Amino acid sequence: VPAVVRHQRVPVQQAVGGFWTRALGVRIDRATLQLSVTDLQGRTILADGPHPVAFDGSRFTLTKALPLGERIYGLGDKTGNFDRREQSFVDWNTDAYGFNRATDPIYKSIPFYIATGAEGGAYGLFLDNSWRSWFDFGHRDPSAIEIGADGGPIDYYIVAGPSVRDVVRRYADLTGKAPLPPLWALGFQQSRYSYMSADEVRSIAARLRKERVPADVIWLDIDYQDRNRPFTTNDKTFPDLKKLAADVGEQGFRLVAITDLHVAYAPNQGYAPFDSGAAGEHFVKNADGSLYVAPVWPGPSVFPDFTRAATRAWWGSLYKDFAADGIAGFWNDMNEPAIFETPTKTMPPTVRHRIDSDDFARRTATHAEIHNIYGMENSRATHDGLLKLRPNLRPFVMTRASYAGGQRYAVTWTGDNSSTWDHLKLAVQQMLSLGLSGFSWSGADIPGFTGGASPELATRWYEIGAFTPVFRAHSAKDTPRAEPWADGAKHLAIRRRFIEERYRLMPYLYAVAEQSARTGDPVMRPTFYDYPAMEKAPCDQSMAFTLGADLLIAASPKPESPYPYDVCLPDEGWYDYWSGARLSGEKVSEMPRLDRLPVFVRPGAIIPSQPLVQSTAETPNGPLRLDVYPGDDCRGEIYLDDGVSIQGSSLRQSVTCTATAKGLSLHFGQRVGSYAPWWKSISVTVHGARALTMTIPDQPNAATVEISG
Ligand code: NBV
Repeated sequence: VPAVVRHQRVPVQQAVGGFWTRALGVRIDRATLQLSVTDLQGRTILADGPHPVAFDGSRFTLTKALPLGERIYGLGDKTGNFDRREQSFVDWNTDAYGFNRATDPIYKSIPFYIATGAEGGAYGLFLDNSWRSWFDFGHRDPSAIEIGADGGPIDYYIVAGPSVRDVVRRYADLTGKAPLPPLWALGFQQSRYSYMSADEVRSIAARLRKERVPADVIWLDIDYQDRNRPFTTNDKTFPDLKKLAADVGEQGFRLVAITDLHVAYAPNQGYAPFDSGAAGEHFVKNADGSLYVAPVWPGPSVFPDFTRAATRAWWGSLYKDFAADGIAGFWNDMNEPAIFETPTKTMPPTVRHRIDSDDFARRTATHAEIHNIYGMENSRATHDGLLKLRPNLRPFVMTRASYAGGQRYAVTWTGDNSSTWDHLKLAVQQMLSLGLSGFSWSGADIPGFTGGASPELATRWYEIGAFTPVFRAHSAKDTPRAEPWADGAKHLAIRRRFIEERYRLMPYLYAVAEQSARTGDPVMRPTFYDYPAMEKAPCDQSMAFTLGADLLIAASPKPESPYPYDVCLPDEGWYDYWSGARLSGEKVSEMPRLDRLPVFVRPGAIIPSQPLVQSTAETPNGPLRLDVYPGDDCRGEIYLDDGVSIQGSSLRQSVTCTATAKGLSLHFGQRVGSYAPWWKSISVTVHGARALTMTIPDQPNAATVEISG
């Protein structure tokens, strides 16, 4: 996409036009509008079908060829199979409570897919159209990809590869990268619909500390509010939010509070969000100019027109009091938008938005056009508002609905999933797919929102969740409690061990996070992202993924089954993360055990980790740990900053290793940045037939340390 375009001069009357970029050749047949894209050698990457564009009123359909053997990924957190081939999908943001593998559409619209050819080579396609749209990957016609929308422009981008990683990075260049979240958001987060009082929040905080379950965040769901009205608090059950935030803050916790977008329709009741919103003309209207009022949690509600810059600024200003109270982050739910008591579950398509923003042509648009970007614009308003209120703090916002590019404003989660084994599988797939679609930061409710999990399912979900980007436990009202201790001591011990491992790995995870913010690489990746040959590995990899490039997590593809399963590794010589042992083959057989989740390490990885803490607010006490797994391309990264500031000092250092006759040399690069590390010394463990550990002084400068034995 950012390639320099060398226009090839073509006389207008010529039948075929086109141009070359540094990576691609593009040709368009002027008579049929057939488009083809080739690489520089002339091999076809993407070609149109014989009828490339068809119209039906304002609706259009594009047809592209779907070659044999091509696989398709992406479209965000869609259900169905991970490889989208032979399936079709609709983009129309929908409150999908109780969704399952066959439900489509669900909460988000990310009209971007990646195709990988049978001979290798990948491209991406992003349809930048916010209307109801659809993608059919060989479902109706096995040899065609059909792409369409109900209206709007035929405005699409073909993103060059040749690798999946190239495509994802270029797509992130185009739509924006997910910024580095605050460090505390990488910790374990405890939520419930709902913690009903400040006392209950305090007791959850106390219990987490008493049970020594490391955690950083406690979430406030809708019941902290007065009659479900956004930007209020129930003064009986939550009499002093500021004191609550300060008190749990002393114990190393932050609070994240929900603020849904539906503002209670409450004229003349002294409800400021309604009064100020109405005075500023901030709510959407019906075609006849009357206010659009519809039922959601607060009862009759009105809906901000987030397409207006002034409305976004007004919405952002509503966070002033909560920000002053010390609420650390915010949760934008129900922003598809969800509407109760209507079969479509959302606003009528005729509702009017009055677009007025310096980044878009000023005009009136119907909800049919705005629907799929409404949630993104809601999270944008929240994000920008927080940035204005706390200029140098990284905003933390979680949104349920979004659109391509929404990763710039908020992290996301997969909505109201269920406590079933199939949903655990689906959750892994949805997070992987979100990662390929720009959203590096996603989570799924652990251990499923509805239904209540068996203790075994919950424990397994905690284990896997510990290696996923947003690690948040959340469950619905009227389901059994799902906090880590809910199923007794045996399960608590296992869950705690995995949560602890997450905290030990924080230096690795934070370096991955920082790298992701710079490059657009997802945090959680399909194994073929860094190891392309894995796309065709002879194992069921539906529950395998990497965290960064160096750790490969391989849960059973049948997580409920007691039978052994095969794990395919990208190469020989990977290491078992838990024992440090080097493995010989490219395939290992795993016998499932509830207290084990197989994790493997790339030969050549240098993994930084830290002594156990109970939250990221606590300074680790002891040396930085570096686990060296000898192999080719031996390297690791250290990245550190204060964890919350946007601009501030940081510390960056790379470490590499080379094998020597006597053992191994560890090379520390010159440290960049002035942020003072918490460690004074480094404990190095070199894994191999016999692990060797030694403690060395901190290495701020370029230096080589010889390790023999
Ligand atoms: O705010 C309550 C819930 C929330 O817990 C959940 O995570 C959201 O996805 N919310 C939906 C409202 C409807 C719940 C049935």
